[in-house]
Amino acid sequence: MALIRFTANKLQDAQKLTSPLTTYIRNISAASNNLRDVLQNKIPAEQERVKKFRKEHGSTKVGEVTVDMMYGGMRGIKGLVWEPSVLDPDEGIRFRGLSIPECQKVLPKAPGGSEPLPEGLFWLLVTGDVPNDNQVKELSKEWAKRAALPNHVVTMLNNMPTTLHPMSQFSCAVTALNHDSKFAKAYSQGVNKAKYWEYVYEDSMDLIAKLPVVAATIYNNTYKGGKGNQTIDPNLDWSANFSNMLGVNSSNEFTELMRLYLTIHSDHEGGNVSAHTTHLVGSALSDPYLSFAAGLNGLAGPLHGLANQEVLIWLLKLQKDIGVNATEDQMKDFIWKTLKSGQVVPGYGHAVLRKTDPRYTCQREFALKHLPDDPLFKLVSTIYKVVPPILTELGKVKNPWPNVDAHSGVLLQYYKLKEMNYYTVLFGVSRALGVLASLIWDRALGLPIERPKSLSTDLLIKAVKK
Ligand code: CMX
Repeated sequence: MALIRFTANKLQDAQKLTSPLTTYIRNISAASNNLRDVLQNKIPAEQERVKKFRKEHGSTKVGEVTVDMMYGGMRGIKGLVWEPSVLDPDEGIRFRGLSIPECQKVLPKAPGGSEPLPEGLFWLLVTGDVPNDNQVKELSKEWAKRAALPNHVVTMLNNMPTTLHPMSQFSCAVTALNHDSKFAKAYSQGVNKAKYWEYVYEDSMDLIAKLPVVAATIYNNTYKGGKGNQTIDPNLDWSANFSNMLGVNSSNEFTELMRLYLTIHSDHEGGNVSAHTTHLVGSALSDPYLSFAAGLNGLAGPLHGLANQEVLIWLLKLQKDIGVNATEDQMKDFIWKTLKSGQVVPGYGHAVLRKTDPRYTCQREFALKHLPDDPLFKLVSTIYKVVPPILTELGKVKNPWPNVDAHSGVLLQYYKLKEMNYYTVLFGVSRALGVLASLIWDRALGLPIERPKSLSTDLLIKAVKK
Protein backbone atom coordinates (compact mmCIF):
# COMPACT_ATOMS: atom_id res chain seq x y z
CA MET A 1 0.00 0.00 0.00
CA ALA A 2 1.65 3.23 -1.13
CA LEU A 3 -0.10 5.43 1.35
CA ILE A 4 1.57 5.41 4.72
CA ARG A 5 -0.36 7.30 7.35
CA PHE A 6 1.21 8.56 10.49
CA THR A 7 -0.66 9.69 13.54
CA ALA A 8 -0.03 13.19 14.84
CA ASN A 9 2.27 12.28 17.71
CA LYS A 10 4.50 10.21 15.45
CA LEU A 11 4.64 12.57 12.52
CA GLN A 12 7.53 14.64 13.80
CA ASP A 13 9.70 11.60 14.43
CA ALA A 14 8.74 10.08 11.15
CA GLN A 15 9.66 13.21 9.23
CA LYS A 16 13.23 12.85 10.44
CA LEU A 17 13.51 9.46 8.76
CA THR A 18 15.74 9.30 5.74
CA SER A 19 14.10 6.47 3.82
CA PRO A 20 13.15 7.33 0.24
CA LEU A 21 9.84 5.66 0.98
CA THR A 22 9.04 8.34 3.52
CA THR A 23 8.55 10.71 0.61
CA TYR A 24 5.18 8.94 0.22
CA ILE A 25 2.16 11.05 1.05
CA ARG A 26 1.27 10.96 4.73
CA ASN A 27 -1.93 11.98 6.35
CA ILE A 28 -2.49 12.72 9.96
CA SER A 29 -4.98 10.02 10.82
CA ALA A 30 -7.72 10.40 13.35
CA ALA A 31 -8.78 6.85 12.62
CA SER A 32 -10.60 4.52 14.96
CA ASN A 33 -8.76 2.56 17.67
CA ASN A 34 -10.23 -0.63 16.25
CA LEU A 35 -8.05 -2.41 13.73
CA ARG A 36 -10.94 -4.04 11.91
CA ASP A 37 -12.68 -0.70 11.37
CA VAL A 38 -9.50 0.88 10.04
CA LEU A 39 -8.96 -2.04 7.68
CA GLN A 40 -12.55 -2.06 6.50
CA ASN A 41 -12.17 1.57 5.47
CA LYS A 42 -9.01 0.91 3.52
CA ILE A 43 -9.89 -2.21 1.59
CA PRO A 44 -12.22 -0.74 -1.07
CA ALA A 45 -9.67 1.89 -2.13
CA GLU A 46 -6.89 -0.67 -2.29
CA GLN A 47 -9.06 -3.09 -4.28
CA GLU A 48 -9.74 -0.25 -6.74
CA ARG A 49 -6.04 0.67 -6.97
CA VAL A 50 -5.03 -2.91 -7.75
CA LYS A 51 -7.87 -3.30 -10.26
CA LYS A 52 -6.85 -0.14 -12.10
CA PHE A 53 -3.18 -1.10 -12.04
CA ARG A 54 -3.92 -4.55 -13.46
CA LYS A 55 -6.15 -3.09 -16.13
CA GLU A 56 -3.39 -0.74 -17.28
CA HIS A 57 -0.38 -3.00 -16.80
CA GLY A 58 -1.71 -6.54 -16.63
CA SER A 59 0.49 -7.69 -19.50
CA THR A 60 3.61 -5.64 -18.65
CA LYS A 61 6.68 -7.87 -18.10
CA VAL A 62 8.48 -7.58 -14.75
CA GLY A 63 11.19 -10.19 -15.24
CA GLU A 64 12.27 -13.33 -16.99
CA VAL A 65 12.76 -16.96 -16.03
CA THR A 66 15.94 -18.88 -16.86
CA VAL A 67 16.57 -22.60 -16.76
CA ASP A 68 18.88 -22.11 -13.75
CA MET A 69 16.13 -20.33 -11.86
CA MET A 70 13.84 -23.31 -12.39
CA TYR A 71 16.39 -25.81 -11.09
CA GLY A 72 17.70 -23.36 -8.47
CA GLY A 73 14.79 -23.04 -6.08
CA MET A 74 13.11 -20.28 -8.13
CA ARG A 75 15.68 -17.82 -6.76
CA GLY A 76 15.06 -14.31 -8.12
CA ILE A 77 11.81 -15.09 -9.96
CA LYS A 78 9.33 -12.30 -9.33
CA GLY A 79 6.19 -14.36 -8.98
CA LEU A 80 4.34 -13.24 -5.86
CA VAL A 81 2.54 -10.18 -4.51
CA TRP A 82 3.19 -9.60 -0.79
CA GLU A 83 2.02 -6.37 0.82
CA PRO A 84 3.40 -6.29 4.40
CA SER A 85 7.14 -6.17 3.71
CA VAL A 86 9.84 -6.06 1.06
CA LEU A 87 13.41 -7.35 1.41
CA ASP A 88 16.29 -5.43 -0.12
CA PRO A 89 19.45 -7.54 -0.64
CA ASP A 90 21.74 -4.87 0.83
CA GLU A 91 19.53 -2.95 3.20
CA GLY A 92 17.46 -5.80 4.63
CA ILE A 93 13.81 -5.86 5.55
CA ARG A 94 11.40 -2.93 5.39
CA PHE A 95 8.02 -3.37 7.04
CA ARG A 96 5.58 -1.29 4.96
CA GLY A 97 8.54 0.82 3.93
CA LEU A 98 10.09 1.18 7.38
CA SER A 99 13.46 -0.33 8.30
CA ILE A 100 14.02 -1.97 11.71
CA PRO A 101 15.74 1.13 13.19
CA GLU A 102 12.87 3.26 11.87
CA CYS A 103 10.32 0.91 13.46
CA GLN A 104 12.26 1.06 16.73
CA LYS A 105 11.93 4.82 16.54
CA VAL A 106 8.29 5.32 15.61
CA LEU A 107 6.32 2.31 16.83
CA PRO A 108 4.71 2.56 20.28
CA LYS A 109 6.56 1.05 23.23
CA ALA A 110 5.55 -0.13 26.67
CA PRO A 111 5.87 2.57 29.38
CA GLY A 112 9.61 2.85 30.11
CA GLY A 113 10.39 0.33 27.37
CA SER A 114 12.91 0.69 24.57
CA GLU A 115 11.66 -1.87 22.03
CA PRO A 116 8.55 -1.64 19.85
CA LEU A 117 5.46 -3.60 20.84
CA PRO A 118 4.70 -6.37 18.30
CA GLU A 119 1.06 -5.22 18.40
CA GLY A 120 2.17 -1.96 16.77
CA LEU A 121 4.11 -3.83 14.14
CA PHE A 122 1.08 -5.98 13.32
CA TRP A 123 -1.03 -2.84 12.94
CA LEU A 124 1.60 -1.46 10.58
CA LEU A 125 1.84 -4.72 8.59
CA VAL A 126 -1.93 -4.95 8.16
CA THR A 127 -2.77 -1.31 7.48
CA GLY A 128 0.42 0.43 6.35
CA ASP A 129 -0.16 2.98 9.15
CA VAL A 130 2.03 3.64 12.15
CA PRO A 131 -0.47 3.26 15.01
CA ASN A 132 -0.74 5.49 18.04
CA ASP A 133 -0.48 4.32 21.65
CA ASN A 134 -4.24 3.92 22.08
CA GLN A 135 -4.61 1.78 18.98
CA VAL A 136 -1.84 -0.50 20.23
CA LYS A 137 -3.34 -0.70 23.72
CA GLU A 138 -6.67 -1.65 22.19
CA LEU A 139 -4.99 -4.45 20.25
CA SER A 140 -3.24 -5.78 23.39
CA LYS A 141 -6.62 -5.88 25.13
CA GLU A 142 -8.30 -7.58 22.22
CA TRP A 143 -5.64 -10.28 21.99
CA ALA A 144 -5.83 -10.87 25.75
CA LYS A 145 -9.61 -11.34 25.39
CA ARG A 146 -9.25 -13.88 22.59
CA ALA A 147 -6.39 -15.88 24.17
CA ALA A 148 -8.19 -18.81 25.84
CA LEU A 149 -7.58 -22.24 24.32
CA PRO A 150 -10.38 -24.73 23.72
CA ASN A 151 -10.21 -27.74 26.04
CA HIS A 152 -9.51 -30.24 23.30
CA VAL A 153 -6.28 -28.41 22.37
CA VAL A 154 -5.10 -28.26 25.99
CA THR A 155 -5.86 -31.97 26.42
CA MET A 156 -4.07 -32.77 23.20
CA LEU A 157 -0.97 -30.79 24.22
CA ASN A 158 -0.98 -32.33 27.69
CA ASN A 159 -0.95 -35.79 26.15
CA MET A 160 1.92 -35.24 23.75
CA PRO A 161 5.17 -37.05 24.51
CA THR A 162 7.76 -34.61 25.85
CA THR A 163 10.18 -36.18 23.39
CA LEU A 164 8.14 -34.83 20.44
CA HIS A 165 9.90 -31.80 18.99
CA PRO A 166 8.25 -28.57 20.20
CA MET A 167 7.71 -27.46 16.59
CA SER A 168 5.73 -30.64 15.87
CA GLN A 169 3.63 -30.05 18.98
CA PHE A 170 3.13 -26.45 17.86
CA SER A 171 2.02 -27.34 14.38
CA CYS A 172 -0.38 -30.05 15.65
CA ALA A 173 -1.98 -27.61 18.13
CA VAL A 174 -2.43 -24.91 15.48
CA THR A 175 -4.01 -27.44 13.11
CA ALA A 176 -6.40 -28.58 15.85
CA LEU A 177 -7.41 -24.97 16.58
CA ASN A 178 -9.13 -24.99 13.18
CA HIS A 179 -12.00 -26.78 14.96
CA ASP A 180 -13.32 -23.28 15.74
CA SER A 181 -12.40 -21.59 12.46
CA LYS A 182 -14.89 -18.85 11.64
CA PHE A 183 -13.72 -18.84 8.04
CA ALA A 184 -14.26 -22.60 7.59
CA LYS A 185 -17.71 -22.31 9.15
CA ALA A 186 -18.72 -19.32 7.04
CA TYR A 187 -17.43 -21.01 3.89
CA SER A 188 -19.43 -24.16 4.60
CA GLN A 189 -22.51 -21.95 5.00
CA GLY A 190 -21.91 -20.38 1.59
CA VAL A 191 -20.57 -16.96 2.52
CA ASN A 192 -20.09 -14.52 -0.38
CA LYS A 193 -16.43 -14.32 -1.47
CA ALA A 194 -16.45 -10.54 -0.99
CA LYS A 195 -16.65 -11.27 2.74
CA TYR A 196 -13.85 -13.86 2.94
CA TRP A 197 -11.35 -11.39 4.32
CA GLU A 198 -13.58 -10.60 7.32
CA TYR A 199 -13.51 -14.22 8.51
CA VAL A 200 -9.82 -14.60 7.75
CA TYR A 201 -9.28 -11.46 9.84
CA GLU A 202 -11.28 -12.92 12.76
CA ASP A 203 -9.43 -16.25 12.61
CA SER A 204 -6.07 -14.47 12.35
CA MET A 205 -6.81 -12.33 15.40
CA ASP A 206 -7.95 -15.39 17.38
CA LEU A 207 -4.93 -17.39 16.30
CA ILE A 208 -2.36 -14.68 17.10
CA ALA A 209 -3.99 -14.17 20.50
CA LYS A 210 -3.76 -17.89 21.32
CA LEU A 211 -0.22 -18.54 20.07
CA PRO A 212 1.61 -17.45 23.25
CA VAL A 213 -0.66 -19.70 25.33
CA VAL A 214 -0.04 -22.65 23.01
CA ALA A 215 3.70 -21.97 23.00
CA ALA A 216 3.89 -21.56 26.80
CA THR A 217 1.89 -24.77 27.33
CA ILE A 218 4.39 -26.61 25.13
CA TYR A 219 7.28 -25.10 27.08
CA ASN A 220 5.84 -25.94 30.48
CA ASN A 221 4.86 -29.47 29.48
CA THR A 222 8.12 -30.29 27.76
CA TYR A 223 10.62 -28.84 30.20
CA LYS A 224 8.81 -28.26 33.51
CA GLY A 225 6.81 -31.46 33.89
CA GLY A 226 3.55 -29.65 33.23
CA LYS A 227 4.09 -27.11 35.99
CA GLY A 228 3.70 -23.46 35.17
CA ASN A 229 0.94 -21.05 34.68
CA GLN A 230 -0.74 -20.20 31.40
CA THR A 231 -2.81 -17.30 32.71
CA ILE A 232 -3.38 -14.16 30.68
CA ASP A 233 -3.41 -10.82 32.48
CA PRO A 234 -5.84 -8.60 30.51
CA ASN A 235 -3.83 -5.52 31.48
CA LEU A 236 -0.57 -6.73 29.97
CA ASP A 237 0.66 -6.67 26.40
CA TRP A 238 1.12 -9.79 24.25
CA SER A 239 4.87 -10.17 24.92
CA ALA A 240 4.61 -9.46 28.66
CA ASN A 241 1.95 -12.16 29.00
CA PHE A 242 4.08 -14.56 26.98
CA SER A 243 7.20 -13.86 29.09
CA ASN A 244 5.21 -14.39 32.29
CA MET A 245 3.76 -17.67 31.06
CA LEU A 246 7.22 -18.96 30.09
CA GLY A 247 8.31 -18.14 33.62
CA VAL A 248 12.05 -18.32 32.93
CA ASN A 249 12.89 -14.75 33.75
CA SER A 250 10.83 -12.08 35.45
CA SER A 251 13.08 -9.14 34.50
CA ASN A 252 11.83 -6.27 32.34
CA GLU A 253 14.91 -6.77 30.23
CA PHE A 254 13.75 -10.25 29.18
CA THR A 255 10.29 -8.91 28.34
CA GLU A 256 11.93 -6.20 26.25
CA LEU A 257 13.97 -8.89 24.49
CA MET A 258 10.74 -10.76 23.77
CA ARG A 259 9.19 -7.60 22.31
CA LEU A 260 12.22 -7.12 20.08
CA TYR A 261 12.34 -10.80 19.14
CA LEU A 262 8.64 -11.07 18.33
CA THR A 263 8.83 -7.90 16.22
CA ILE A 264 11.89 -8.67 14.10
CA HIS A 265 11.02 -12.29 13.22
CA SER A 266 7.53 -11.39 12.01
CA ASP A 267 7.96 -10.96 8.29
CA HIS A 268 10.61 -11.26 5.58
CA GLU A 269 8.60 -10.68 2.41
CA GLY A 270 6.71 -13.47 0.66
CA GLY A 271 9.14 -15.91 -0.93
CA ASN A 272 10.67 -17.55 2.16
CA VAL A 273 9.43 -21.03 3.00
CA SER A 274 7.12 -20.23 5.93
CA ALA A 275 5.57 -17.18 4.26
CA HIS A 276 5.18 -18.72 0.86
CA THR A 277 3.73 -21.93 2.29
CA THR A 278 1.12 -20.09 4.36
CA HIS A 279 0.17 -18.04 1.30
CA LEU A 280 0.03 -21.12 -0.97
CA VAL A 281 -2.08 -23.23 1.37
CA GLY A 282 -4.34 -20.25 2.05
CA SER A 283 -4.88 -19.85 -1.69
CA ALA A 284 -6.77 -23.16 -1.66
CA LEU A 285 -9.08 -21.45 0.86
CA SER A 286 -7.77 -23.62 3.67
CA ASP A 287 -8.51 -21.58 6.79
CA PRO A 288 -5.80 -19.50 8.55
CA TYR A 289 -5.11 -22.26 11.11
CA LEU A 290 -4.40 -24.89 8.45
CA SER A 291 -2.45 -22.40 6.36
CA PHE A 292 -0.26 -21.21 9.21
CA ALA A 293 0.33 -24.76 10.50
CA ALA A 294 1.70 -25.60 7.04
CA GLY A 295 3.96 -22.54 7.25
CA LEU A 296 5.19 -23.71 10.67
CA ASN A 297 6.15 -27.08 9.23
CA GLY A 298 8.37 -25.24 6.76
CA LEU A 299 9.79 -23.01 9.46
CA ALA A 300 10.82 -26.19 11.30
CA GLY A 301 13.41 -27.02 8.62
CA PRO A 302 17.12 -26.55 9.48
CA LEU A 303 17.79 -24.32 6.47
CA HIS A 304 14.99 -21.98 7.64
CA GLY A 305 13.76 -21.30 11.21
CA LEU A 306 15.36 -24.31 12.88
CA ALA A 307 18.73 -22.68 12.15
CA ASN A 308 18.47 -20.79 15.48
CA GLN A 309 18.52 -24.15 17.28
CA GLU A 310 21.30 -25.41 15.00
CA VAL A 311 23.46 -22.36 15.75
CA LEU A 312 23.38 -23.05 19.48
CA ILE A 313 24.15 -26.74 19.02
CA TRP A 314 27.07 -25.78 16.78
CA LEU A 315 28.36 -23.13 19.21
CA LEU A 316 28.24 -25.53 22.14
CA LYS A 317 30.07 -28.15 20.10
CA LEU A 318 32.68 -25.56 19.21
CA GLN A 319 33.09 -24.66 22.89
CA LYS A 320 33.35 -28.32 23.85
CA ASP A 321 35.87 -29.15 21.14
CA ILE A 322 38.19 -26.16 21.39
CA GLY A 323 37.28 -24.53 24.71
CA VAL A 324 35.80 -21.16 25.70
CA ASN A 325 39.07 -19.32 25.22
CA ALA A 326 39.78 -20.68 21.76
CA THR A 327 42.04 -18.61 19.52
CA GLU A 328 40.85 -17.32 16.14
CA ASP A 329 43.08 -19.89 14.42
CA GLN A 330 41.45 -22.73 16.37
CA MET A 331 38.06 -21.36 15.37
CA LYS A 332 39.06 -21.22 11.73
CA ASP A 333 40.10 -24.89 11.89
CA PHE A 334 36.76 -25.80 13.48
CA ILE A 335 34.80 -23.92 10.79
CA TRP A 336 36.76 -25.57 8.00
CA LYS A 337 36.13 -28.93 9.65
CA THR A 338 32.36 -28.19 9.58
CA LEU A 339 32.51 -27.24 5.90
CA LYS A 340 34.74 -30.16 4.86
CA SER A 341 32.36 -32.60 6.49
CA GLY A 342 29.68 -31.36 4.09
CA GLN A 343 27.70 -29.29 6.58
CA VAL A 344 26.67 -25.64 6.48
CA VAL A 345 27.71 -23.02 9.03
CA PRO A 346 24.30 -22.37 10.62
CA GLY A 347 23.21 -18.75 10.95
CA TYR A 348 25.24 -17.62 7.95
CA GLY A 349 24.13 -17.06 4.37
CA HIS A 350 20.84 -16.04 2.83
CA ALA A 351 18.88 -16.58 -0.36
CA VAL A 352 18.20 -12.85 -0.85
CA LEU A 353 20.34 -10.80 1.58
CA ARG A 354 23.85 -9.86 0.53
CA LYS A 355 24.94 -7.98 3.67
CA THR A 356 24.72 -8.56 7.42
CA ASP A 357 21.05 -9.06 8.30
CA PRO A 358 19.74 -5.97 10.17
CA ARG A 359 17.85 -8.43 12.38
CA TYR A 360 21.31 -9.72 13.44
CA THR A 361 22.56 -6.18 13.95
CA CYS A 362 19.71 -5.09 16.23
CA GLN A 363 20.15 -8.21 18.38
CA ARG A 364 23.87 -7.46 18.55
CA GLU A 365 23.07 -3.92 19.68
CA PHE A 366 20.74 -5.32 22.36
CA ALA A 367 23.58 -7.60 23.54
CA LEU A 368 26.13 -4.78 23.55
CA LYS A 369 23.76 -2.80 25.76
CA HIS A 370 22.70 -5.53 28.17
CA LEU A 371 25.26 -8.36 28.14
CA PRO A 372 28.54 -7.08 26.70
CA ASP A 373 30.65 -9.39 28.86
CA ASP A 374 28.71 -12.60 28.34
CA PRO A 375 31.20 -15.28 27.17
CA LEU A 376 28.81 -16.73 24.57
CA PHE A 377 28.15 -13.24 23.14
CA LYS A 378 31.91 -12.68 22.91
CA LEU A 379 32.24 -15.98 21.09
CA VAL A 380 29.51 -14.98 18.64
CA SER A 381 31.28 -11.66 18.08
CA THR A 382 34.56 -13.42 17.25
CA ILE A 383 32.76 -15.82 14.94
CA TYR A 384 31.31 -12.77 13.15
CA LYS A 385 34.90 -11.80 12.33
CA VAL A 386 36.09 -15.27 11.39
CA VAL A 387 33.27 -16.87 9.37
CA PRO A 388 32.65 -14.38 6.49
CA PRO A 389 36.19 -14.53 5.03
CA ILE A 390 36.10 -18.35 5.14
CA LEU A 391 32.70 -18.57 3.42
CA THR A 392 33.97 -16.05 0.84
CA GLU A 393 37.07 -18.19 0.28
CA LEU A 394 34.83 -21.20 -0.32
CA GLY A 395 33.86 -19.42 -3.54
CA LYS A 396 30.28 -20.57 -3.93
CA VAL A 397 28.45 -18.93 -1.02
CA LYS A 398 26.58 -15.87 -2.31
CA ASN A 399 26.19 -14.23 1.09
CA PRO A 400 28.92 -14.88 3.68
CA TRP A 401 27.24 -12.67 6.32
CA PRO A 402 25.19 -13.66 9.37
CA ASN A 403 21.40 -13.92 9.27
CA VAL A 404 18.85 -13.48 12.07
CA ASP A 405 19.44 -16.96 13.49
CA ALA A 406 23.14 -16.42 14.22
CA HIS A 407 22.37 -14.29 17.24
CA SER A 408 19.02 -15.07 18.81
CA GLY A 409 20.01 -18.16 20.81
CA VAL A 410 22.80 -16.34 22.63
CA LEU A 411 20.39 -13.75 24.01
CA LEU A 412 17.88 -16.40 25.05
CA GLN A 413 20.60 -18.42 26.82
CA TYR A 414 21.68 -15.34 28.77
CA TYR A 415 18.14 -14.84 30.08
CA LYS A 416 17.93 -18.53 31.10
CA LEU A 417 15.75 -19.74 28.27
CA LYS A 418 18.21 -22.56 27.68
CA GLU A 419 16.21 -25.23 25.86
CA MET A 420 17.43 -24.70 22.32
CA ASN A 421 15.01 -27.04 20.58
CA TYR A 422 12.31 -24.62 21.72
CA TYR A 423 13.79 -21.59 19.93
CA THR A 424 12.01 -22.07 16.62
CA VAL A 425 8.66 -21.99 18.44
CA LEU A 426 9.42 -18.37 19.41
CA PHE A 427 10.22 -17.65 15.77
CA GLY A 428 6.88 -19.22 14.83
CA VAL A 429 4.88 -17.10 17.27
CA SER A 430 6.38 -14.00 15.69
CA ARG A 431 6.09 -15.22 12.09
CA ALA A 432 2.31 -15.40 12.49
CA LEU A 433 2.16 -11.59 12.48
CA GLY A 434 3.52 -11.22 8.98
CA VAL A 435 2.00 -14.20 7.23
CA LEU A 436 -1.47 -13.65 8.66
CA ALA A 437 -1.35 -9.94 7.82
CA SER A 438 -0.65 -11.01 4.27
CA LEU A 439 -3.35 -13.70 4.27
CA ILE A 440 -5.99 -11.10 5.18
CA TRP A 441 -4.92 -9.06 2.15
CA ASP A 442 -4.79 -12.16 -0.08
CA ARG A 443 -8.51 -12.64 0.52
CA ALA A 444 -9.33 -8.92 0.44
CA LEU A 445 -7.71 -8.68 -2.99
CA GLY A 446 -9.40 -11.88 -4.12
CA LEU A 447 -6.13 -13.60 -5.10
CA PRO A 448 -6.83 -16.94 -6.79
CA ILE A 449 -5.59 -20.44 -6.03
CA GLU A 450 -1.83 -20.56 -6.66
CA ARG A 451 -0.83 -22.85 -9.48
CA PRO A 452 2.43 -22.14 -11.31
CA LYS A 453 3.34 -24.23 -14.37
CA SER A 454 5.97 -26.94 -14.06
CA LEU A 455 7.88 -28.65 -16.86
CA SER A 456 9.76 -31.94 -17.04
CA THR A 457 13.45 -31.88 -18.02
CA ASP A 458 12.51 -33.42 -21.39
CA LEU A 459 9.98 -30.66 -22.08
CA LEU A 460 12.37 -27.99 -20.91
CA ILE A 461 15.11 -29.24 -23.26
CA LYS A 462 12.60 -29.21 -26.11
CA ALA A 463 11.44 -25.70 -25.20
CA VAL A 464 15.03 -24.40 -25.11
CA LYS A 465 15.84 -26.00 -28.50
CA LYS A 466 12.88 -24.25 -30.05
N1 CMX B 1 27.64 -22.62 5.13
C1 CMX B 1 28.14 -23.45 4.17
N2 CMX B 1 27.74 -23.44 2.89
C2 CMX B 1 26.81 -22.52 2.56
C3 CMX B 1 26.27 -21.60 3.49
C4 CMX B 1 26.72 -21.69 4.82
N3 CMX B 1 26.23 -20.92 5.78
N4 CMX B 1 25.39 -20.82 2.84
C5 CMX B 1 25.35 -21.23 1.56
N5 CMX B 1 26.21 -22.26 1.39
C6 CMX B 1 26.44 -23.06 0.19
C7 CMX B 1 25.12 -23.71 -0.24
O1 CMX B 1 24.88 -24.88 0.52
C8 CMX B 1 25.37 -23.95 -1.71
O2 CMX B 1 26.20 -25.08 -1.82
P1 CMX B 1 26.00 -26.17 -3.02
O3 CMX B 1 26.11 -25.38 -4.29
O4 CMX B 1 27.08 -27.15 -2.80
O5 CMX B 1 24.63 -26.72 -2.82
C9 CMX B 1 26.19 -22.73 -2.11
O6 CMX B 1 26.78 -22.21 -0.90
C10 CMX B 1 25.37 -21.61 -2.75
O7 CMX B 1 24.28 -21.30 -1.87
P2 CMX B 1 23.69 -19.81 -1.83
O8 CMX B 1 23.14 -19.52 -3.18
O9 CMX B 1 24.71 -18.87 -1.28
O10 CMX B 1 22.56 -19.95 -0.74
P3 CMX B 1 21.06 -20.49 -0.91
O11 CMX B 1 20.21 -19.35 -1.36
O12 CMX B 1 21.02 -21.72 -1.74
O13 CMX B 1 20.70 -20.91 0.57
C11 CMX B 1 20.58 -20.66 2.92
C12 CMX B 1 20.43 -19.95 1.58
C13 CMX B 1 20.13 -19.72 4.03
C14 CMX B 1 19.71 -21.90 2.94
C15 CMX B 1 22.07 -21.03 3.12
O14 CMX B 1 22.86 -19.86 3.16
C16 CMX B 1 22.31 -21.86 4.35
O15 CMX B 1 22.20 -23.10 4.28
N6 CMX B 1 22.68 -21.23 5.52
C17 CMX B 1 22.84 -21.93 6.77
C18 CMX B 1 21.48 -22.25 7.38
C19 CMX B 1 20.81 -20.99 7.91
O16 CMX B 1 21.41 -20.19 8.61
N7 CMX B 1 19.53 -20.84 7.59
C20 CMX B 1 18.72 -19.74 8.13
C21 CMX B 1 18.36 -18.67 7.10
C22 CMX B 1 17.47 -17.61 7.69
C23 CMX B 1 16.12 -18.16 8.00
O17 CMX B 1 15.39 -18.53 7.07
O18 CMX B 1 15.76 -18.25 9.17
